[in-house]
Amino acid sequence: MAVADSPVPDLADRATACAERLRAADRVLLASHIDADGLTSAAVASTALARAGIDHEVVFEKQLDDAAIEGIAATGYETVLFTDFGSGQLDAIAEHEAAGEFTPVIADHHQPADADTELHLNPLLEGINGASELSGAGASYVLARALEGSDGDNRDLAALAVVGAVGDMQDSDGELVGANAAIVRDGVDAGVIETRTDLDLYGRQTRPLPKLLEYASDVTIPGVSNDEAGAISFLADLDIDAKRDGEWRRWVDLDAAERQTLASGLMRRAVASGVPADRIESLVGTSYTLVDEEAGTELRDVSEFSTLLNATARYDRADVGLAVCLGDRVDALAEARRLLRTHRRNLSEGLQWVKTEGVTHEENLQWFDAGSRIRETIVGIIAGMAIGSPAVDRSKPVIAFAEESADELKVSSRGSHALVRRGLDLSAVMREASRAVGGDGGGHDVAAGATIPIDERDAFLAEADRLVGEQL
Ligand SMILES: [Mn+2]
Repeated sequence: MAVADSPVPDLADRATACAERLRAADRVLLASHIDADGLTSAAVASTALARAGIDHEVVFEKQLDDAAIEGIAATGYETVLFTDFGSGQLDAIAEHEAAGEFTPVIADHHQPADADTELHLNPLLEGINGASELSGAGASYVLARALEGSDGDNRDLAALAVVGAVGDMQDSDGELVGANAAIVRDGVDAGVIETRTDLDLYGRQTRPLPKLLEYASDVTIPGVSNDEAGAISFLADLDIDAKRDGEWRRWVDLDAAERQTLASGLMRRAVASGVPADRIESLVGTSYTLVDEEAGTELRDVSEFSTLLNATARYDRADVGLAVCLGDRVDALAEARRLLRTHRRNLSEGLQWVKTEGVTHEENLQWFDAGSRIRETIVGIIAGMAIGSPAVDRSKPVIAFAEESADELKVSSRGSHALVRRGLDLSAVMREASRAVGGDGGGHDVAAGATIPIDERDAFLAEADRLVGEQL
């Protein structure tokens, strides 16, 4: 395949080498991460392998630790394709490779560990940003394009690659950029994706308008956000019919003029309420619509699609998420929707628990320990909801604990954009405080996490409190 044909030319040689090895294999074990990006990575890779006639099996891992890699080696597969993880565990993987147990092929976007392997497709190896320009699903897509055969060029798989990128929040500045933008262009050319400059609210396909306005944005608009009655009266004041046949309409039900009316009304309200200009700007972004999916369903909007996948992943049902990605629109989709409803109920019950129990205040932060009452896979989301609610003090970050296992505690921390502007960097706090007590952590300035030994909570808190105090 000519280098110029690759959607990401800098990665073309690596993709070609990986594709050649996969084509030469009798059968392949495909191992992927359990989250929206990992699920879409697996779906992209599995579809491309199937189309190329390569026999394979798919397995998922929450974490690719030594035990998981041992288990993969024990399957006896001679070729193992890792997607959305593998780079960070390259040191352990390379040992199995050196022992002749299997040949790894890696399509990932995480920071590589200090070891080498030949078949390694990772944007960071070519100076492309793995946090904002290419996801695991994007790397898998670049590989899929190199695997293309006589029956098609796999460009239709760009749809899933974009779901993965958005699932990893690579569109956080309102649109996809860099290598991701090249994948979007492929999807548009292939007729599977439509892009539009749109109001950047979550739930454009499925949420009734008042709910869309009440919950959808991380931009807080006084009298509308987190205010059901306010959102309804805001709609009533606009010159559009917010209801039809007695039912609330959704964003997707509005015509272009009605959308314009609603968007301008919201901007005017934001300006009048003193929302800062940079926050108002982030009310607008690029929407990615999957045109082959039914309008008004979660799958039509990449952001809602990725949430649905995350709901399956958080409850260990990667099989369901993968089946949805591979096209099951009956049983798997129904089960995914059930998991999403359960997820939302767990979130609201979790937030209610935090509100009832309250938080404990330290000098520079506030915290709660949910023990086993809140699943460790959702405690971070609940901490984020708590910091947007009147239950907590907005002038301090929130740290949440939940049991991860009998000897490990999961830590999640959330701040606000206002605190980040004043110097808060929770990524550094989580990393340094967890390492001080024999754990590990990291993440982003506004949201980060860690895992620590279960009896080190108080020592961790003291160190985190000190670190936040230095930052603010
Ligand atoms: Mn990823």
